[in-house]
Formats: sequence, structure tokens, C-alpha cells
Amino acid sequence: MVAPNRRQLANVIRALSMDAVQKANSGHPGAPMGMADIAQVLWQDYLRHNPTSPEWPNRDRFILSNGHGSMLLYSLLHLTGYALTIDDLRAFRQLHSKTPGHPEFGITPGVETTTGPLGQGIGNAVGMAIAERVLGATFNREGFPIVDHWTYVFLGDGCLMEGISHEVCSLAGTLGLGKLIAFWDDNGISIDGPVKRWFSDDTPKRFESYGWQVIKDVDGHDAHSVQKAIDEARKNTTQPTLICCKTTIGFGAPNLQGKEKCHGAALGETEVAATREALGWPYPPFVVPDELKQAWDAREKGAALQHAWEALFEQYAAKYPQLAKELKRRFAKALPDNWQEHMSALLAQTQQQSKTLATRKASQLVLESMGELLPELLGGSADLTESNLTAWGGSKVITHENAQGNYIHYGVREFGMAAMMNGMALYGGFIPYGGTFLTFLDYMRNAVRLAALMQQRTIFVFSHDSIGLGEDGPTHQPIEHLTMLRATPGLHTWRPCDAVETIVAWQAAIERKDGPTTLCLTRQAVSAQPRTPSQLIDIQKGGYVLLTCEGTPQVILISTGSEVELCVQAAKSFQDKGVAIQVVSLPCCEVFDKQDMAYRDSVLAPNVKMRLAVEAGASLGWHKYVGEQGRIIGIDRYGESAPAAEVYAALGITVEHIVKTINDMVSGVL
Ligand SMILES: Cc1ncc(C[n+]2csc(CCOP(=O)(O)OP(=O)(O)O)c2C)c(N)n1
Repeated sequence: MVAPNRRQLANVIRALSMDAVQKANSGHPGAPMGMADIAQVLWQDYLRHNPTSPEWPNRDRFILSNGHGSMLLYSLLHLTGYALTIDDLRAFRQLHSKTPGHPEFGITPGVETTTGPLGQGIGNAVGMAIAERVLGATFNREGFPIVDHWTYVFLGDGCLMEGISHEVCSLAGTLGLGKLIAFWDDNGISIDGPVKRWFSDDTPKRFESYGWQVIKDVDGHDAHSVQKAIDEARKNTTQPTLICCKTTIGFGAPNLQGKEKCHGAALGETEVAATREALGWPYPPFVVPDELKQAWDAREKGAALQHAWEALFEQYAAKYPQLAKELKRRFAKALPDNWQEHMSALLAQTQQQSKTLATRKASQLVLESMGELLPELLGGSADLTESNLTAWGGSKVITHENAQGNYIHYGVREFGMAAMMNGMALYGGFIPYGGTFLTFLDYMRNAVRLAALMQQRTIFVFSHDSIGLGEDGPTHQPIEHLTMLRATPGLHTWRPCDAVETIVAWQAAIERKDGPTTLCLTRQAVSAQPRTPSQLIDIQKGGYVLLTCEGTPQVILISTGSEVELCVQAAKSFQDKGVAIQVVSLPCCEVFDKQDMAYRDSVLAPNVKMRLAVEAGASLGWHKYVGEQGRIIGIDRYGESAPAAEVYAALGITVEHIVKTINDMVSGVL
């Protein structure tokens, strides 16, 4: 039997992709058909992976940043032997299938990250390449390259047009991520037509200026050229490489190839038939001849690769038992044995010290205290380190020259930072955290969303969390941001009111293995609140009664962060006036909402209808807690540029306003 040639092997991808899209009558056949030849070379000649063990830590990472071409990835995973059957391919884009419209992490074995929002895949890949480099620098020993693999990315014009690609590729060049190789699908087409009318950058020059190695003018349909380019890319381990591949979108479809019409719609029965003819593909949909199946099957080769690595790891473990144990611990997301004990002691001590300080400062003290315990913490800031207070005494900056560190100066690249952090979280062995001002959440928002969608332990540190930042004014003062965060499914948002709550917030973020957390922190100092031992324990429930009153409360105040102390002061002013007021601190709504009803009712007694929520942010969302008859003191406008106290006064976030509102409620005016 004659062994199938490369074009025939690539044509399997083309056929599966066009047929799956045709069956769903939805999807993107153009990119998979255009990139099939490149994929065939990369996956069959270079990619080190084991289809029966998709989580093998030292596998090469493959990211499809142009995620709309999902059928390319699904075809490759199916053909090489991942747990993805031909029936799964038939169910492309159907409810609860393993083959959703765009690749989704956690749904399909072998999908390394969720892609589709263009540009973020390359961001994730840069994060993964950083993770590989840092982990290798920490754990590899002479003769034991146990962390040593490549990160390959496919991307299209769309990814390169997105601003985030500049952010992350610029940093990748600066850091000299030599084991990152990106393939640009230079097909000259995006949805609206030929891109030259809206994308005329000199992409090679752009990447050269970032410090990348650029391999130009590669014929993406010529296996030999692709092979040569990959070899050249891999020779250079001090620079990331961009391989510019000229391709034809929809390659093989005689009437539609090279045209935008085949980008994002089924080819149509007639064109599918014509493509079969043109490609010399006589088989019915979803039928792959045995010899092609066998030629694609990578299970045996993959198992051998993994076994060889495991043998090396065994020797490594014999020689460096502590390192091996530590690496395993980190990949298992296990926390150190003394973790709980350490954090409880810190909590008790901080409660006792009762210090007035900004919660961003408290956050830094938490990092200082737990940093040595958690070498997996990989911190950073988007050029606001001194404001976010994300660095601590043990922070060591990762540079081009030295990857033995735990802190990244991301530069002014919020979106890129968040996407890279997601890549690091997905990679494993790290707990990424990164800071910026809360208002710049907007710049990185879609990556925060993807962290939540992918259920990754990414920790976003947002300081300057309200108008309390003062003089920088409305451009820097978040208003709607807390609401946006709370509206994001799967995200936990903590807004602690003092140092003690900040510790609990950090602890929750780190112990949470299945989702991201944001820590919203004040620029300005806040008072420490007194607590009983049981109140101290209840913080971790997301909400608790901070200030109790005699008997049933007449009014319940609900607040978060810096406004909690205003509520406490207001409530205390009623103590000798015969009005029983309870103050509830609600640092994390999502965690509180997960408590059982008995607990929630013990905090927010259902029969107490006079409730007032106070937060220096948009009022939207608070009716959930205050009910129909409740009131909200929030901010539904933009802020002001002035010293913090004056801005608070101007916008009515004051003790006086709270007191007046309570009086109005109690006297029946409201
Ligand atoms: C952030 C983002 N914006 C818009 C889209 C919608 N979209 C999907 S593909 C695409 C065009 C991409 O063009 P290109 O990368 O050249 O893909 P090709 O046409 O080669 O398949 C657009 C605008 C998206 N997926 N993500």
C-alpha cells in the first residue's frame, strides 16, 4: 500500500471541516481549509503531545488564536486520537456537544484555552510561554530539562488587527520568548473582504521591531517551505518567531477559495460537491479511509514521548526529591501543609493589631506574609506597581536575561496582562495575580470574562476602587465597575472594608481552584473594625453582621469596602436614640449568595424591610439585597476631581447623608 502523501493527509482536515460546517449549516470552513497544510506539517512532524494524556505537563502547547477555525482543531484532535469521536464532529455546534462553535477549555480534550475573541489566544500563548520559561528556570537542573517544550500558535489577520496582539507580542519580544512560534495565516481576507483596504501594516517589520525573528514569504501550501521555516524558528531560542504563511482561504473550494464568502458560512451542497471533485476526495461526509486514519494516529508516538519524559522525571525525583515533590504539588494546585495555620495566625494577629490602613496596603502586607509560602504566586502590574502595591519583599522581576523570578512588569498593557495571566493559570504550576486601577478593568474586561468562562484561578488586583482615589478625577474613578464585575458569571468580587477582610479575600482567592477572583482595594486608609471570634469566622461567608444591635433591628445597613465604616458611624449615632440598627458587611456578594438560606436570613432578617445599601458605585444591583422598600445610597453619575473627602461630600457618600436617610426611612418619609 502506498503511504498517503501530505496533501491527502491535509485534505482529511479540509473534508471534515467543510462537511461539519455544512451539516451544522454554520461555522467557518475557510481558515481550516487554508491552514490544513501547515497544520499537517506541524502536528505530524513536530508537535510533541500525547492524545491519550492531554494534561501531560511537558507537552507542547498548541493554541488556535483564530478560534473561529475551530473545525481545524477538532479535526486534528479527532485524527490524532484524542477522546473526540467522529460522532462528536458530526455534532459540531450542537447543544452540549464536545465541539462547540469556538474551542472551549474544559469541554474538548486537547483544547488548551478558549479562543474566538480574536487576539486573546496569542495573549494566552505568550502567558504560557512565559510560564514555561519561568518554571524551567526554577526546576530544570543540569541534564534534567523536565520543563522544556514549545508553544505554537496559529493566528489570522483578525488577531493581528486587534490591539491586544501588539501588547502581548511586544512584551514577548522584550522578554525574548524563544520557544514561542506563531504562524500567521496571511490569506488577505477577513469578513468584510480583502484586508488591504483596512489592514496595510507591514507585519514583518512590525514584528521585527518587537524583537521577533520573522520568517517571511512562506508558502503555506508547500509542506517543504513550512518545514524549513519551523526548523529555522526552532534554531533561534532567544527570540520568538513569526512565520508568515501565504495561504488561500478555503483552499480547495473551486468557486469560493480566496473569497470572503468562505470565511464564515457553509460552502453549500453544490460547492461541497465541487470541492470533493477538486480535491480528489471521493469519500462520503465523515468517512476517513483507514490508511489515512492510521497515518494520523499519534497515540503510540505520544505515549512513547510521555514515557520517556516520565523516565527522566523519575531520575530527577531520585536526585532532587524536594524539587520533584514541589513541582507535583504546584501542578496539583495543592497548598502548603501549614497554609491554614499560617493564615489563621495572620488573621488573628491583624484583628488584634487593629490598624488603620488602606486595603491596598493591607493587600501588600498579606503578600508579604504569605509570599514565601507560595512560590507559585506569579505577580505583576500594568505599570502601577507602586500604586497597586502588588510587589512585596520577595518579588523578583523576570527579565529577558533572568527568568528565575516571580514578578512581571507588564508595562501599560492591561488587556494583554489579563490574557497572559489566563495563559499562566491554564498552564498550571502558577497562581497569577496582576494589578491595575479598577477603572481600567474596562480595558481588560473580555479577558476577565474568559477567566470566568474557563474557570481559571486568575487573581485581579484592582486598587483605587472608588471616588475615594480623589484628585485624579472622574477618568480614574470607577462607578459602574463593581456592578459589571458582579454581573460576570463565575467571578468572585471581594471589596474588603479593612485589613482583616483583605486577608480573608486573598485567602479565598487562593483557595478557590475553579474560578477567578477580583480584589477591589482602596487607595485611602480605612479604619479597622472590631470583631468577635465568630464574626471573624463569618467573613469567609461573604457577608456577616458586623455591628449588632439589641433585639430585632429596625433598620439594616448593608455596605462594602470603604463605606462600611461610614455605616458603622451612622448606626452608632442612633444607639442612644432608641433606633436599633444592624450593619452588614458584604465583602463578596457571590460567596454570600452561595450560603444556605438559614445563614442568609440570619444576616438579612427577612422581616426587616427597612434596609439601606451604601456603596460608592452604581446603585444597579443593590435592590437584590435591600428589596422593594429598601433604599440605596450609590453613585449614578461620574465623579469629580478633588481631594477624596470633598468628592465623597459632593456625591453624598457621607455619614450625614446616611443618618438623614435612616431618619427619613424610620419616620416614614421614604
Ligand atoms: C474580538 C473579536 N472581534 C470580532 C470577531 C468576529 N470575527 C470573527 S472572525 C473575524 C475576521 C477574522 O479575519 P481573519 O483573522 O483574517 O480570519 P479568516 O478570514 O482568515 O478566517 C471577525 C471579525 C471576533 N471573533 N472577535
